[in-house]
Amino acid sequence: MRNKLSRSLIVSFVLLSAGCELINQPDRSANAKSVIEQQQKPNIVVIFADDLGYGDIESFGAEGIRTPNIDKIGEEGFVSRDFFIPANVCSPSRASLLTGRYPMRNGIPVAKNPMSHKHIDSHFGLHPDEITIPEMLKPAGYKSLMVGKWHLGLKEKGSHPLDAGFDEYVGLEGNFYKAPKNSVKYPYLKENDDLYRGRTISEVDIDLEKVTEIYTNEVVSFIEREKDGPFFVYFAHNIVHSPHRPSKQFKGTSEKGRYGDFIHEMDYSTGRVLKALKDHGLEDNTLVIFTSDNGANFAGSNGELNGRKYTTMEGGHIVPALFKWPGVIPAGQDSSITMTSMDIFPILAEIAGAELPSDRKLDGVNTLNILRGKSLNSPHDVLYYYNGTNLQAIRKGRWKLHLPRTIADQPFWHENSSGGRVHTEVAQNMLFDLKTDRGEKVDVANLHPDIVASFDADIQYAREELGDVHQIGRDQRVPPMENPQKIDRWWVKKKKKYFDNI
Ligand SMILES: [Ca+2]
Repeated sequence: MRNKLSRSLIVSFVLLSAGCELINQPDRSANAKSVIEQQQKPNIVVIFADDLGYGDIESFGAEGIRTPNIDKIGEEGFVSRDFFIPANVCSPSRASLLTGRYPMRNGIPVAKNPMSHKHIDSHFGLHPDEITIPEMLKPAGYKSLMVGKWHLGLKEKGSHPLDAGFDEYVGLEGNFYKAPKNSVKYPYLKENDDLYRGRTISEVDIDLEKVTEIYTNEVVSFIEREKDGPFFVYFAHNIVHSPHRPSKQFKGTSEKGRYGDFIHEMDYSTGRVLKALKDHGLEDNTLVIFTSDNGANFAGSNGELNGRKYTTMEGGHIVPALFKWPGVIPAGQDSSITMTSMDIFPILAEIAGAELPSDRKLDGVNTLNILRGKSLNSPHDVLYYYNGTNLQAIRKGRWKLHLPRTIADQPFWHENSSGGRVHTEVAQNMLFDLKTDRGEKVDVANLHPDIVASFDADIQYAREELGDVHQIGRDQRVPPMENPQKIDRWWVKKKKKYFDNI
């Protein structure tokens, strides 16, 4: 509060000074007033890690990996220990962050797989009718930068970041993949290692080792250029998705091999971004958010949670989340109140003074009061866990119900969920008490048939509203393919080892 008060005192002082000038120079005064109004809107920086698990940073219990800069965001603000991502793979998670809606609603329920570009089915992207964060922020005066992994369709008409409201874009189309040189067999892979600037390729066949520094330089330079604000930065790392290729200066710096070294590089990058905000005097007026797109795969840690990326267990959907905004978000908060990545859209609308879309449903809720320490109640009574288009689990309060499903219901990545196929085939309802069993180890469905039955209405609602693998929902944006779950069977059979590129 002190910071906020001193800011408003400064603003009052500047207004008074402007008032003195008003006598002789009314035009300049009007400009000054408009600049002050602009400065009052906070800047926003969202740092989005890739496949970073619940146990992959120090403040969430990581060992052998040091993340002082990332953890500092939480120390100076708010640590969310129950932060739900409505997807367990890359593309749907990104679409939900940017639209505030479940993947089934926004039309990206499955991951775009760079390996499947020869299949027309995989040529889909974020629908132009979806309203994104930068599109929502633009009328409120924000300039927006997207840096890093897009993965929502770069070549598909209307899906490019510049079509989705960003003013500037530098990054990779999706996951990094080094195509075999002179590949005739896989010509569709060739551009997955090309760096784009805007709509054009600025560097062909870039090495993954180089991109984090390029991304970070871009963000730092944007902050400097746009320091008069307000601005929105969406910084989507390729770290710590495979392949794990840290740059030279970070190799060998962790006790967790290349995986930890890669996280060290992201931590260093985060430190540079925070320093840039500080150097330009923007620290107090910038909301910084750090989180991940889905849980860790085998190389990482999901801490006490079971399951991982590709699964609808908590390890696939609950990730670290850290927020800071000095003077608005009190420091040192450590919270287990449920929030979701879809909340970021309405939170940003509120703090930017922007209009929320009125012609569609948002699944995110404005939980700013939780961040401000003014509310202890999560508005998220019910959470839906989809694997691709398959409704697999529902969480209500302390209870989580896993629904029956067959192998045939699964998305094309299901075989990668684990060697033991964690929960990919479920014969009957399974109930877990997350309050006592966050690791989903003890099925108590038989002990609580009443609680299992209490989910019936929620299951029916989800299927009718958002759809399921064999059912189209009334507010589902249906992706343009015959069967989104199976778009990539061809690849699954031929190239299992490349699953990690989803
Ligand atoms: Ca991911």
